[in-house]
Formats: sequence, C-alpha cells, structure tokens
Amino acid sequence: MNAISQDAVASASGSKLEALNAWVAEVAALTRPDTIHWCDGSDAENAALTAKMQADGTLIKLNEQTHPGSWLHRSDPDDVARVEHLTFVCTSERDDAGPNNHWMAPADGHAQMDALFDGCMAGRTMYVVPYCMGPIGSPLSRCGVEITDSPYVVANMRIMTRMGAPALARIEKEGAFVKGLHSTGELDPNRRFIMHFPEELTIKSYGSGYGGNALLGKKCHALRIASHQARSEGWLAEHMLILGLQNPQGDTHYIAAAFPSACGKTNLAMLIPPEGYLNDGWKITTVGDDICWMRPGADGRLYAINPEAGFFGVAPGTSKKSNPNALACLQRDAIFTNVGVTADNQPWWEGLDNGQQPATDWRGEPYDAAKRPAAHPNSRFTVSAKSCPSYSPEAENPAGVPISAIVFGGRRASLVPLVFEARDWTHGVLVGAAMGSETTAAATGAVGVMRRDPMAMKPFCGYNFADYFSHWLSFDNGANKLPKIFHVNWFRKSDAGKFMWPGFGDNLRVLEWMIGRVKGEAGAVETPIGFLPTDADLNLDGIELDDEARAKLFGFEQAGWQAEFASIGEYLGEYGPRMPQALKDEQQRIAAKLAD
Ligand code: GTP
Ligand code: SPV
Ligand code: MN
Repeated sequence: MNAISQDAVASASGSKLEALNAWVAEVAALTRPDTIHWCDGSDAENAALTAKMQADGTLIKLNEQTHPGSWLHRSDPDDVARVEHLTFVCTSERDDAGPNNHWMAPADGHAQMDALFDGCMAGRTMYVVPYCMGPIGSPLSRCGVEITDSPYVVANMRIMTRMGAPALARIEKEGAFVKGLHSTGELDPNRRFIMHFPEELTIKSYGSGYGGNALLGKKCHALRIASHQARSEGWLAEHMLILGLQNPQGDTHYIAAAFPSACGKTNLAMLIPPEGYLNDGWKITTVGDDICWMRPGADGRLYAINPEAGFFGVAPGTSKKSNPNALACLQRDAIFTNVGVTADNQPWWEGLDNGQQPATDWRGEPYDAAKRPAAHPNSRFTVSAKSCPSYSPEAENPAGVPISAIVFGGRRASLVPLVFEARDWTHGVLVGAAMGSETTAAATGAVGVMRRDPMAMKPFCGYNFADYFSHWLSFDNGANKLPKIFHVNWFRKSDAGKFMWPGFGDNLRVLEWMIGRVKGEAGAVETPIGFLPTDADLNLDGIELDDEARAKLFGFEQAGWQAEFASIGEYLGEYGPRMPQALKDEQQRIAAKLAD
C-alpha cells in the first residue's frame, strides 16, 4: 500500500505527471483526508480494501461455498438509484446543455460543490483511482482519474474499468485525463449533486454511493463527458449494448442497441438462442451490455468498443431461464448491492426462481412479503465481463467491432409493433430521437410513466439534444457505410395487460430478421413508419402467438401513429430553431403520409 500521512499531502506525488499530482494536492487541500492512497489495482490492494470493508460492515461476506469471493453491500435506503433531478451539466452557455439537462453556470457549480467538499474527507482515506475506459491499448479508449473516499467505489471501479497501474502509465504517456471528484458525504439527499463540467473534462459528485452517481467512469465519464468530447472529435458515445450474432455458417454480425435503463440491454447482450436455433449453430457473443463508443473506420463502417470491463446489472428478474449467462457470471467474485439473502447467506432476488427463499431483505430486516420485496427493484450486481461465458474475445480488440445494425427500443405497452426498420439514416435518427419509454426503478421518481427518452440518452447526453441529433445526422456524409437502423419493442401488452412477445432468448428471431434485411434477404412491407415484417417474414416456429398478439406485434395502427407523430412534432419543437431542419422535415413528411 502506498498510503501517506497528511503531513505529506503537499508532496502527494504518486504520479510522474505533474498535472495529476497538482490536482491531487489541490483536492487534498480542499477535502483534508487523513491519508492518500494511490490505487494500483493489485490483488493485494483489493484484499486489504475488502478486509477493511468487511470489518466496518460496508461489505457482508456471502456463502463462500456457493458464492466464493462474493459480497453483499447494503446502501443507505435513500441512496439506491440515479438522481436525475440532482444531475447537472455546467456549460458556459446555458443553451449548450439544452432543455434535456439541468444547467448551472460553471462558476456557480464549482462554488456549490466545493462548499460541500470542504473538509469532507477528514478522518478518512482519499483514494486516487486511475482508470481506462476501453482496452488499454486501443486508440478509441480514454482515461480518467477518480478521487473518492469510498472503498466500495474503488472495489466497483476495479471490476467495471481497467483500473490501476496500466491506466496510470497510459495517463502519464498521454498527459490527458478526465478529472472526477467523488465523496459519499453524509448521504443526505438534500446535500447530493452530480455535476459535470464538460468543457473542463471534470466531474464532481457528492452525497451518493450508488453506481451511476458514484462510479464516475460509467455514466458521468463514458456518457456525459464522452458524448460532449465525441461531438467535437467525430465519434459517438452511446447508451448501447454491443453483441455479436453468429449464424450457422460461422459469419458474425455485430449489433449495437440502445434501450433505456432497465429495459433489456444486459438480457439481449447475453442472449442464449432458443433450442432450435442452438441446434442449428446460432450463437450470441457479448461485447458490452451498457455503453458503446463508436467511430468510422478507414473503410467507412462504424467500429465500436465497450469502454467498460464489467457489468453493473439489474438483479431482479435474472434467472437460469431468463439470463443463464448472467447467472453463470454471478457464481463467484461478484458484489451484490441491495439484494436479499437466504438463511445460509446466498444472494436472493425476486425472479431468481431457484427454489430458495429469502430470510433477510435488502435493508437487513427479516423478510416480510407484505412489507417490501426482498431485493430492491434496482438492486444490482457488479461482476467482471471476463466471467461471462458469452464474453466475446473481440471485446478486447483495440480496433473495435464493425457494426451492421443499430437498434433503438423502449418499453411501450401499446401502439409500437415488435420491430420495424427505418428507411434510411435520417429516418433512423428520427426513430431514435422519437423514442419513448415507460420509466423504471433505475432512477428515483415514479415508475411506469411514458416519457421521451431519445436514443436512451435522456439522462446521459452531456449537451443539447438538438446538437446531438445534428451530430448523428452528420455521419451520413456519402463516405461512410452506415449500419441499418431498427426499432424494437419487447414490452407490448395485450388488452388483458400481459406481455405478448415471449422475449429473452426468442428475441433472436428478431435479430435474425434484421441481419436478413442487412443482407437483402428478408421480407417486409413498407408503411409510413418504416418497413415492418409480417408474421411470415420472421421464424416463429415453436412459439405460440394468438390472433391478438399477431395483429398487435406485426400490425401498423394508423390512427395511433398519427397521434404519436403529432406528439413527436411537439417534442422536436421544444428545442426551437436549434433542432436540425432535416429532422423536422422528416417528421413532417411522415406525418403527412399518416394523414393520407
Ligand atoms: P441498465 O443497466 O439500467 O442500463 O439496464 P438494462 O437495459 O441492461 O436492463 P436489463 O437487461 O437488466 O433489463 C431489466 C428488465 O428488463 C428486467 O425487468 C427484465 O426482466 C426485463 N426484460 C429484459 N428483456 C426482456 C424481454 O425480452 N421481455 C420482457 N418482457 N422483459 C425483458
Ligand atoms: C442505468 O441506470 O442505466 C444503469 C445503472 O446502467 S447506473 O450505472 O446506475 O447508471
Ligand atoms: Mn445503463
């Protein structure tokens, strides 16, 4: 361990990079920790941190026989999800943040945060966490340093990013890094803010220990800061999974898909094909389950990397049936946050379906079904991607993987069919911009409320959505060979309120159709909203769909879409003249067709 006393704070030089040492010294002078620890990411360091957390109750050891190396963390009951109302983008010009973000002037943001950070690490250790988002050797990767007083954050960052000595070496070579300052503070929701300063490549987060608020490499860096950077550098930072679809001939096509939080990215990324497909030799490989960075390669195709090294996945609903790959990852070396436990200390959540019963709920109280679920609806697991049986070796390829199809999708109980294909890139950008979805437990606030969540980036775009859509449109420049764009909805409900599509493994049938379209082999009918398959264009062998399901999953409801397009037009209008004309024209062209 590399801890130093407070006397040595002024010379807190853990790095060969002066700019990094200077920033660490500046933060130490503000937060006044007892000691500073530069994280090297080693096993010994992790063992020492884990032992310390076990001793103070931050981590509870799970059953070593059934779940070796695994831990339970119970967070503060008021600190279990992202806090969108307390998340800010601080740009010099208010309009650069856009109506899609909460904004504060940078000077005000810094003043407000620095007042909270003043002396907040007294009596605590300050951890300096160098990390790399993406494979260490990839030109597409970007580095950052998170300073935090939370060992739980350090342990999670070690799984979720390439953290420690190799990242520090890259930072010292490049001289550039994103600065993230984090303290759990008092965990008081009234003293909690997540602020981003994209023009300074800086993040300040105070008062929460929860994933997206505290693991700054993830949503704060890899989406909010990176999206801002990507715009000026000509690439895209997206809330997307990346999967490889291998057909029986052995060809692999890569697909990137954006669904809002808790809407199925992890599940799709780790899909296991239904039996008939398995026997024929179909296979899915997982490149990433949450974030995708992509840019045009020399051949004009989009190449994507997963900037993360682990999965911070939703626990409830994960079972041998719904997601066997995820369950396999969770057999060892996992951190579980806010799940229940069985009497013999095994993790438990609603939908686990393994015949066991919870004894204790996520708050550490005896389980009482009448009181609360055993696992919080947004309880999560943190686990290395390397422990996933379907993890693709291509995820470590520094060049990234070429993307054949981009998929947008939301949770829509009504109107939106199972799948449709956009006519061209501009139409596809509109399909993404118009995405709507019912809210989930991943963020605080009401669940099940329909809202616009363009490209699943509403909580994560670090700049004005109007500029973001312009940036997307700019990729259609004649030189690029762009992927086809699709929209899916796994969540269509019957009049009786039941999901009509079996989902999960059977979603492969939809992916197969998409690649069939990419190759010009699969059929579809043209409608004003795009190309829809009929139920004969998809392989539905072995699943049962009644007449209502067939009509709704594969049907086009003109009147409903007229109303939807009126609402989409209003939404685009909220962005004023900054909204690209090409997108407004596209909306109007389709609205006119719908009126015919
Ligand atoms: P974040 O990590 O929050 O970004 O979310 P995610 O998009 O990775 O979400 P995840 O895959 O964990 O999805 C969580 C929820 O979606 C669970 O309630 C699943 O049961 C449900 N889900 C996923 N795929 C399907 C599907 O094909 N059909 C249905 N009906 N539900 C699904
Ligand atoms: C999400 O909410 O989209 C997540 C979890 O993936 S978090 O890291 O908290 O953002
Ligand atoms: Mn996410």
